Amino acid sequence: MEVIATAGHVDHGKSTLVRALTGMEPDRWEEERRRGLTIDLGFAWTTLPSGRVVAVVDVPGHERFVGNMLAGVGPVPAALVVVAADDGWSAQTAEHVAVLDALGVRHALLAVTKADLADPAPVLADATERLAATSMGAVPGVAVSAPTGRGVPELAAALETLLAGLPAPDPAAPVRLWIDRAFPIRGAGTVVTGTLAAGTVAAGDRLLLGGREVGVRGVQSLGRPVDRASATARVALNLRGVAVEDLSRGDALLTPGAFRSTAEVDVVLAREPEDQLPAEAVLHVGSAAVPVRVRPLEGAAVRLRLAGPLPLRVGDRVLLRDPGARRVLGADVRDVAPPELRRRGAARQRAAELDGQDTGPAGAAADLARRRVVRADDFTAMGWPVPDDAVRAGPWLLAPGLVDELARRVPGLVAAHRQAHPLEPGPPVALVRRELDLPADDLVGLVVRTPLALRGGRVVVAAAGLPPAVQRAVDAVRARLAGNPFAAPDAEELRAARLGPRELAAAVRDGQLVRVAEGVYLAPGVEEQARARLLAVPQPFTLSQARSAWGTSRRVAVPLMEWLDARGVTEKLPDATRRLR
Ligand SMILES: Nc1nc2c(ncn2[C@@H]2O[C@H](COP(=O)(O)OP(=O)(O)OP(=O)(O)O)[C@@H](O)[C@H]2O)c(=O)[nH]1
Ligand SMILES: [Mg+2]
Repeated sequence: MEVIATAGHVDHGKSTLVRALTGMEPDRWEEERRRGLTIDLGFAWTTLPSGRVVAVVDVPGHERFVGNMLAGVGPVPAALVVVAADDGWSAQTAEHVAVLDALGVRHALLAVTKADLADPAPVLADATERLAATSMGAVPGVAVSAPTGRGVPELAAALETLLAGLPAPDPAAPVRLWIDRAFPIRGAGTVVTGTLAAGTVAAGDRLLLGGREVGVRGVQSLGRPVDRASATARVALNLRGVAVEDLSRGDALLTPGAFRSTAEVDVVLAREPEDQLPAEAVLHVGSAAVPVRVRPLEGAAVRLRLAGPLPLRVGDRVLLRDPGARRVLGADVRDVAPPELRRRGAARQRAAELDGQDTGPAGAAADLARRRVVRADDFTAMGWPVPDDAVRAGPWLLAPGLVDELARRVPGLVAAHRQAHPLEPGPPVALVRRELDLPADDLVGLVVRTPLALRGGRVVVAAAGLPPAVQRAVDAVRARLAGNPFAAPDAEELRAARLGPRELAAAVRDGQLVRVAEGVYLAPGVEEQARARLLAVPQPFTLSQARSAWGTSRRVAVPLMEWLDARGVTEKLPDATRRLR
């Protein structure tokens, strides 16, 4: 199926032409039929002679209903521009065509209606020329007359050609269905309709609506139930989990995780503005319309602050409308999570970045380089492709080159920290993370390289030394333990050697001493030596026998025995004797 939207001045015969083409009545409201005036969007469809199905979104031409017109054409890729032969190019013809141009619509057809009332040739020529200057370019034109049926088959044929040339949307793309109608159906609950511009919806899908999950109970397309519908398509979804009062035109149903909601975006205008930009405007995208504050950066680059968040992506074409001046501007979204602009000259620099950046892989690389680190799912939800050379680490994406750059800074951080805190083995991981401005402790491991290592939640020099005075005192203790491995220095001796709790802890962390118990320090390897001596003792043995085997005091033997029990070297029996395991 393809979808096309009408455009044109009030009373120029849009709805009549849709009726002639499809045999369906696009004006849904009694009031519209009574007044002969389209107020809201109408929907009709037909099967063309080739078998191709086309759905038409019929828009109102009256200037008061431009908002409805915008909601209708927003997600639609092609336009049927209608101009009456007896009236010619008029105010809303110009306004609607400006809208299509601002939206960047590239596929269109011109129908000059009421050919029974006036010679269509001059209007055909004039409208074709005016359209040629827009995004639609060379547009084929057909003269038609509803009462006589003249030109309708030719229009259908031209429509075939136009639709055959439309680019095929990706059926696997995430869904962002802009709702254009929401209504209750007795027994079925809530139904919404919209133009599906990309992706596929199926019964049983779960979609997000303003942050909450809703279930798709059923899908209809062109009035019939279907299992699934793929873009481009007009769809009606029967929703579970949402009341009709909670829905309105402009809401979007989204594939979970594929979009992020944003209230601030940086855009580049499709054309550099001739006049000063308005300070306030209305942003239109899909079927949504949201007031925005406009902050010109420089040239065509503009920052927009939205009155409410929208699920926008990089690469979206949005329309800015200045209702006072009847002016519309097209703009391309280039950043949906833009940086704060605080420094002098920041706006100018930002404009230069935005101007020089496309929305494809090169733009993605530039954006990632500025963000340095970002969650991968967040980055893709912004609308960026993941650059090939980005570094993936768990859920994170790092700019290429960042890991090397940060790794070069770590030794300096560790050295500075060790100088300030000589008895600590190195800075805590969280501190390094902060210094390097990384979002998660887990990422620190990526930038720690030998001879540095992560140990006990700190970044340490793998072979760390102690301050010289402490090292000398520890050396003296170790020299004594080398001669008598169980002669742990007592409190008096430790105090004399200026080995306080912090110094001793540092020596333990550095692997130079082993802490057996509070105040009892021995040399590494003591476990093996204690075990070797116990091998010579008959099993099981008493604490007193062990103490003699080790040649030490009870002060050392009692905690050493318990330490060996705890480490599974010895086993305590019910009668309080031990044996080696
Ligand atoms: N003679 C003649 N009258 C036409 C033709 N097409 C439309 N009309 C008449 O023009 C009037 C307006 O037609 P609509 O189809 O309602 O016009 P519209 O463009 O849909 O108007 P809005 O939706 O209000 O913008 C109606 O009275 C139609 O009968 C035509 O080809 N020839
Ligand atoms: Mg109409």
